[in-house]
Amino acid sequence: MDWEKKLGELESQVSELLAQAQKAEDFFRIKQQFLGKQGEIAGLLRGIREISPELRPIFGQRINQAKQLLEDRIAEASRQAESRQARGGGETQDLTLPGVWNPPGRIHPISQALDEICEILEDLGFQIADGPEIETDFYNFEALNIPKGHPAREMQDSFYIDDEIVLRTQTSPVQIRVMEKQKPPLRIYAPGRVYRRDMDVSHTPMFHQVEGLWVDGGITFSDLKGVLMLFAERLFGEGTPVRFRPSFFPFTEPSAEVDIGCRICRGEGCRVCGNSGWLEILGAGMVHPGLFRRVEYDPAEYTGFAFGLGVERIAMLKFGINDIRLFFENDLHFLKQF
Ligand code: 2NL
Repeated sequence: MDWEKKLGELESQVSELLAQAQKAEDFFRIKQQFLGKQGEIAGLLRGIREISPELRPIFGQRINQAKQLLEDRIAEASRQAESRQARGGGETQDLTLPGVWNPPGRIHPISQALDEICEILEDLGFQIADGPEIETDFYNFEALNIPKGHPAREMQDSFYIDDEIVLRTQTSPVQIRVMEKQKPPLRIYAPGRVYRRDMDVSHTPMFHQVEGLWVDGGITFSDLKGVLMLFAERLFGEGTPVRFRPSFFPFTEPSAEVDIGCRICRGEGCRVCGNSGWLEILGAGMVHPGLFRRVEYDPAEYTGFAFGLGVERIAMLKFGINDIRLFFENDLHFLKQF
């Protein structure tokens, strides 16, 4: 056998295997295959008996040289692989590449407006209340002085599940439920989604409402005015003009709508305020005694005021948006501006 040729082959075989080896066990296997007791080198050494005695020392020396060379090569390759690993996962990773960019999200403008409204009400001492979005006819209409056949029911154009079950059209039912369970004094607010069959530049079938309710002995319309003026000024800036206009709701008497001076034209009259110089921000009133009787509060002992506002409407006024539907299209070009 031409053992010089065989040694040359072993060396190139080892080189090829080392080029592919990655893990510690790869190097261990290569070492076994070539340098182990049953390995290639050991096999060659066993063939020394067939070599003539004069040539045996040269043969032995040459094999040992080759053995040393392979040992060194395997050890060196193994060391390099280990340090590659330590630097971060082998040469398949280029650690100089820029990282994957996850753009940070931001708070939706409706949530920003809602958060701000809630914070002001918290500061005014109102406590949050929560309730179902799918309501009974009783809590959504009957308990609010809106009997069957009342024009307000037609006006509302609601989503009915069946004759008795409806998607709430305002969050007042939450407050009715609290009043049923809790005696005055009561100072609560109910934020949440509400549903009406409506869709145009200022209406969407789902929108957000916040209602507030303060009930105690001796609450008057002055309290309503004081609280809502503070609220409007906190929300739209100190010195914002505020006015109260008589209005009607079945659940309050008397009722009012609250306007702020138009921020666009500063009261001069423009397209946004319909030339009136004023923008409506909420509806309010003294709780109708009929509601108190239904939740077993004595109207002679307690009075209270309530108010309701649309969060989308507030956000449109704050941010100068003229189409409510933009809030729900999830167009990042729009949303990134807030
Ligand atoms: C609006 C403004 C309003 C209320 C909501 C209310 C709630 C209870 C009792 C009495 Cl529990 N009132 N909420 C009062 C006045 C106005 O919302 O524009 N609604 C159609």
